[in-house]
Amino acid sequence: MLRLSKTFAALVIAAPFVAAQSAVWGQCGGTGWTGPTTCAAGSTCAYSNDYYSRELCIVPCLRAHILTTSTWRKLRMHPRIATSTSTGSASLPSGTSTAKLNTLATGNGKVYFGSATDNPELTDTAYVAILSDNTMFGQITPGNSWKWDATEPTQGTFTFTAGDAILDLAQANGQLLRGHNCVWYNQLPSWVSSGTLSASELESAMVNHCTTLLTHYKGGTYSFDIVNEPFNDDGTWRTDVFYNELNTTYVPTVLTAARAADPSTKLYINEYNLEYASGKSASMLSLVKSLLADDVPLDGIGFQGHLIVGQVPTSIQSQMEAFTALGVEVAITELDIRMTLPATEALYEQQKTDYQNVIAACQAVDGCVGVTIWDYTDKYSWVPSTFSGQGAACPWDSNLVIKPAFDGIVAGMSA
Ligand code: 9MR
Repeated sequence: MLRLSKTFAALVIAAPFVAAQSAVWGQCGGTGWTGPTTCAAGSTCAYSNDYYSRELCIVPCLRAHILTTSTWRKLRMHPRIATSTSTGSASLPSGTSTAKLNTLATGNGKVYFGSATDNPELTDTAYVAILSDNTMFGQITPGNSWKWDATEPTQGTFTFTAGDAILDLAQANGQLLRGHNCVWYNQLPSWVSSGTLSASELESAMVNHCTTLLTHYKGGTYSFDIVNEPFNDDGTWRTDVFYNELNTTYVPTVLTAARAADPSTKLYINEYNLEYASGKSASMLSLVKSLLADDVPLDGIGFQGHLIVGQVPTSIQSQMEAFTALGVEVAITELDIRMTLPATEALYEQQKTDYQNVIAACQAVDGCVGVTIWDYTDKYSWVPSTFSGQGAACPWDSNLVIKPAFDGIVAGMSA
């Protein structure tokens, strides 16, 4: 992760005079940065690349010089250019509510309002201060450090140092934890994803992985995503290493192992695009029915909620009710609502409405226990590095200032 993108490297190479002005290209912000955040006269602090959250001092005339290059046009579309400079995002409106989201959520009968977080961000003291306010966030989710590639990179060798930092933070803050995750096709170590294990070896490796993970965090989580993203959007099973070798049996097998390892946590299957009726949501409903009919332990379904401004389905409430009617709880587990950059006032307003509607949907469903945003700030959102030209998906901007979306959440909780 800590590497300069090819884009940025090419930019530096393509502008030879830049190297002679390294002071101007000095770092002025980003993940873990504790140095100066203002730039020398004549330069401005701006986003540098997708992979390493770092901001650099850039000379405006240099910006003008390279504005015509496609590289710069691409960089310019990034939210840190659009919304984060040393002078802030003055042209876009901020949120105005002084409400505390977890206080509101719990006052309205929900279990929590929460945020994902990730270990590299925990050196950012301003970020951590907001995250640690348990009246704002009553729950956190580890964005990456509990995943299989992070916790068992080599078979049988478990590393929980980074994962434990998230547990420690939640406990110090008096926050609930959602465990994330046990079995997922992505972020697997190569010894699992390569397909070199036989079916019986894979099954015992999976059971051992989940048993060890849940035993390590036993009693420490409210809920745990045991299976993540098992279906394709058309409702067919995702043909990952688990399905290919074990067929659908991997789901009941791992849920059963998880219950045995930690009977106190709620076991979830977590998925995206359940917010509207589709092949995927129909298959998930069928899976839940058959697991429950077979007495397989399953407590909840996570609606990830990676949504798009202006395209938020109106069916979220009814979709949730279809699952709660079967006897499981639901939660919105990874909410963010992205837009095509650059952000505008109109997009911010639409995003406010969209956040309000999603929160109101959970509010309207008794069995929806809470909402987790997939990090609270655009500074650390996964969106721009995955969806080129999109971002600004979180309720706080990249300067950690609340956006109108924050007011939308408050309005949704009050509906
Ligand atoms: O936020 C996570 C990001 O930092 C990782 O690079 C990415 C890798 O796939 O995973 C992100 O989190 C995902 C989550 O674990 C499962 N649902 C989709 C999330 C966004 O990709």
